[in-house]
Amino acid sequence: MEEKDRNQEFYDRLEAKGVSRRDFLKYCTALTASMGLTLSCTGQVVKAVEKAAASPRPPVIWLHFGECTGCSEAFLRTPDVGAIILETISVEYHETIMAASGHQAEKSLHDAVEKYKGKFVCVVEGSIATKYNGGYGKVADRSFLEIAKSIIPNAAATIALGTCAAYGGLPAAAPNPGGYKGVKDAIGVATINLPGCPPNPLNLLATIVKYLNKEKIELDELGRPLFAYAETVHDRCPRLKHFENDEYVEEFGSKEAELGYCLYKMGCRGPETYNNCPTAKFNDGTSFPIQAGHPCIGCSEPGFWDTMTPFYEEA
Ligand code: FSX
Ligand code: SF4
Ligand code: F3S
Repeated sequence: MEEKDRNQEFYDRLEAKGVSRRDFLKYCTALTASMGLTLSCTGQVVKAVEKAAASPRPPVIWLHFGECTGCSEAFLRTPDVGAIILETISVEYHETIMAASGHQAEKSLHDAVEKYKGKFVCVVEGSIATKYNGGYGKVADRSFLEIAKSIIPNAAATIALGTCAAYGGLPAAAPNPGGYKGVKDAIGVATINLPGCPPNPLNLLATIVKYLNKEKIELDELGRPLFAYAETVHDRCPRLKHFENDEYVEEFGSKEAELGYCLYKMGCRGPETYNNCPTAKFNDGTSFPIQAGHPCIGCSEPGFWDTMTPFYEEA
C-alpha cells in the first residue's frame, strides 16, 4: 500500500474513534513539547507517529500488580491520546479493559504469552511483593512475583509504567511489610521506566513511537527516557520567574510566567524531581499540579512516598 493511502487509512481509523485530523495534530504538538523538542519539529513528530502507525502493531501484554490503576486511568481518561496509543499497539491482555474474567482471563493471558513469546511488549503497572515468597500480593492464587517471573522474561521489551512499577511507589512505602519493589529490583530484568503517579500518557505514546520506529531510547541511570526526564519540574516551571530569574519569560512569553508565586515554601519538590510535567501537562494539555496551585510532591522520583513526605514542608 502506498504511504499516502496507509496514512489515510490511519486517519480514517482515528476518525472512526472520534479523533479528527485536527485533534491528531493538536496531540502531535503536545507530543513534540513532551519530547523536549521545539514546536518547529511538530511536522517530524507527525511523520514519526504516521510511520509508527504503519508498522505492524506489536502485541502488548499489560500486567497489573500492586497499584491503584491510576496509570491506566490516566491514558484511558485522555480518550484521544488513548485512541492513538491503541491504534499503534495491539493489546492482547489488559485486566481493566478486557471483557474476560476468571478462568477465561487466565487462559487468554497464558495463550497470549505462548503465541507471542519473545515478541510482545510487556507493560507493567504496579509493584511486586517480594517477601514471604510474594505472599503479600496475588491474582488467581499466583503471587505477583511468580506471575512476573514466568511472563516478563519472555517479552521483547518491558515498560514499567508509573512510579510503582519503576521503583516500588506507594505499596513500597514504610513499613512495607510485603517487601514491595519495582519490576527491575524484584526480578532483575531491564525495564524502560516511565515513573509518575500517574505517569503522563504522552510519555508512553512517545516511547511506543520511538520503539516502533527503532529509534534508540536513551535512558538515564534510573532507566528513564532522557527525552522526558532529563530536566527537573523546576527547570521548566511557569512560576520560576518568581523563584530566581526571567529566562522562562523570554523563552515562553509572559502569560504563563505570570501564573503566580513560587510554591517552594509550601513544600514544592520541583527542584529535585525529574519530569516533563510543565511542558507535557495532563488532561489534554489542560494543566499540571503546579499550574493548578499545588506544589509538586515529587511523585515520579524513586523513594516517593517516603522521601517526599511530610508534604507541605520546605525540603
Ligand atoms: Fe502506582 Fe499506577 Fe500511582 Fe496508581 O498503576 S504510580 S499508585 S497512579 O496506578 O502504579
Ligand atoms: Fe520551582 Fe516549585 Fe517554585 Fe516552580 S513552584 S519555581 S518548581 S520550587
Ligand atoms: Fe508529579 Fe510533580 Fe509532576 S507531583 S505530576 S512530578 S508536577
